[in-house]
Formats: sequence, C-alpha cells, structure tokens
Amino acid sequence: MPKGLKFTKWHGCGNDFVFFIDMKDELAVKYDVAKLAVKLCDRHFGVGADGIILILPPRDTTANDFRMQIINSDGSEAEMCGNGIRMFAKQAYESGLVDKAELRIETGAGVIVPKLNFVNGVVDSVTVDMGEPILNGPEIPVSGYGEGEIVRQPIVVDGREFKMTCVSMGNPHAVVFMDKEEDCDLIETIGRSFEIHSAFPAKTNTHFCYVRDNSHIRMRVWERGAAMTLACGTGSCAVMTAAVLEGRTGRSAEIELDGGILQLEWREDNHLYMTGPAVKVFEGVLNI
Ligand code: ZDP
Repeated sequence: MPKGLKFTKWHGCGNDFVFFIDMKDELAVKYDVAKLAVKLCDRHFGVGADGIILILPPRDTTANDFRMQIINSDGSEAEMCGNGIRMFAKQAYESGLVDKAELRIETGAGVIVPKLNFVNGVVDSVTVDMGEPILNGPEIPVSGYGEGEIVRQPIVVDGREFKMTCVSMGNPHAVVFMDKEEDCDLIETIGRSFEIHSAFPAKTNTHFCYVRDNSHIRMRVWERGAAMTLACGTGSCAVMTAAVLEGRTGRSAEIELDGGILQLEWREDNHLYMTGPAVKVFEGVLNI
C-alpha cells in the first residue's frame, strides 16, 4: 500500500473524495487502485470518502488539460463525477497546475468543461458544462424498454411499482418523482434494489425527488457503487432533465440535496450547466 503518498480530501455538498495529483500517471501502475479506493474510502479504517479521484495528464495534450479517473468506494470505476469535477478544477488551479479559469478535462463521458467563478480574486463556485444528456434507452443503458426515451415508465422494485425517467450523463441514472416530500426517504431502503435491478445492465444511480415549485426540487440520492451519498452532480443533471421531460419545472432549478444546493440549467443548446461549491477539507500523507 502507498505509505508516504500525499493526498487531499475535498467535498462538494457533502459528496466527498480523496484526491491524488498523479501527473506522471504512475499510481495505477504501482498499485491496484480499486483496492486502494475500498481501503481509503472506509470511514473507520481509512480516510473516509465516497470515492477516490486521480488528477492525470490528458491523452490529447494539444486539445485538453487533464484526464480524470474516479473510483467508487466499492472499487468500481465510474465514467464521470459531477461533484468531483468541480473539486478537480479548483484544485488544479489552486495548486498551480494550470493558470486559467476554464479547463478541458477528459472523462469517461467525453471532455467536460468546468469554469471557475471568482469572488474577490479567489475561487468561489464552479460552473460545469456537463454536456448533453443521453436519452436513448439502450445507450443509457436500460434493457426491456426498447429504443427511444424512457419517460415516466413503470418499473417494479421490491414488489412496488414506480414511474421512472432514465438519463445518462455518461453514467446511468433513474429518476423517480414522489407525490409527497417525505416519500423521498424511501430511497434509503429501496435504493440498493434499484441499483442491481435487471433493467439496468450497468447498474444505476437512483434519485427520489419532489418538486416544490417550478424552479425548486428536493432530491435524495442512492449512488451506484457508493450507496447513500449527500449529493450527486451527474445525478442533479439527470433530475433537471427528467423534470423538464415530465413537464414538472422550467429549464432551470435550484436542487436541494442532503448536503447542499446545486444550481442547474438545461440550456437551449441541449447542454446541462451545473453550478456548485467545492471545498478542500485537509491534506495529508498516507500511513497505511
Ligand atoms: O455512476 C457512478 O457509479 C457514481 N457513483 C459516480 C459518482 C457520481 C457523483 N455522485 C457525481 O457527483 O456525479 C460523484
């Protein structure tokens, strides 16, 4: 194990990650990063986090600035992380790896473009162009629902029927709107059964939501590979998309998660824009 390795610990709305600046791309050569994620994410025997993120050099050095790799707390790898990419951009800037406010970062969901927002010369929030949502069932992937959009379609989980809308932001999401706000708490007990349901060949992240008004949504998250988390950036994009597709809100909304608030907008160019905080908690040196 990487005794002596430097890391930083960040969170965005309480969705927390251990970061490694790995510009020589050597961590995955030296270590089994899946095992490393499981060990470090443990909240009793490790650092404690929802996942680990590596800051890597880009494959296309002329067009892009970095590459991001994210591994969930169970050791599985995700294509993208919307909260993590805000922390990634702020850290890259503050640690002097780059000197510009808009970055191009290669991810498993393509090139994602975060932009730093400054207040009095220091980085405040980060706005991310999260790209276009993928709505075609087989591409999300969702099986058994045919080609095309899956909007308010029935699914039976643990013997109960729900109406879901499915969206990929590079990673898969199922969104369920509840009639009562307190019903969102059901995600705590049923989230795992959604995650591993046979309709989702790559498993799924799941969000139980409640629309408060045309521009305010409450959302609770069960993440694929990480169980309940306090926030999900890609998930908030999926929820914004689903709310518009179901005719429940306008194209921009404030989304309240367990750990904070994200601002979302699905612009006419079909891209999702997400704005939210990124907070460095501490840095350290591994001793395990
Ligand atoms: O798709 C997955 O396996 C997620 N667990 C990846 C992490 C997503 C995240 N919550 C986000 O903010 O997009 C970190």
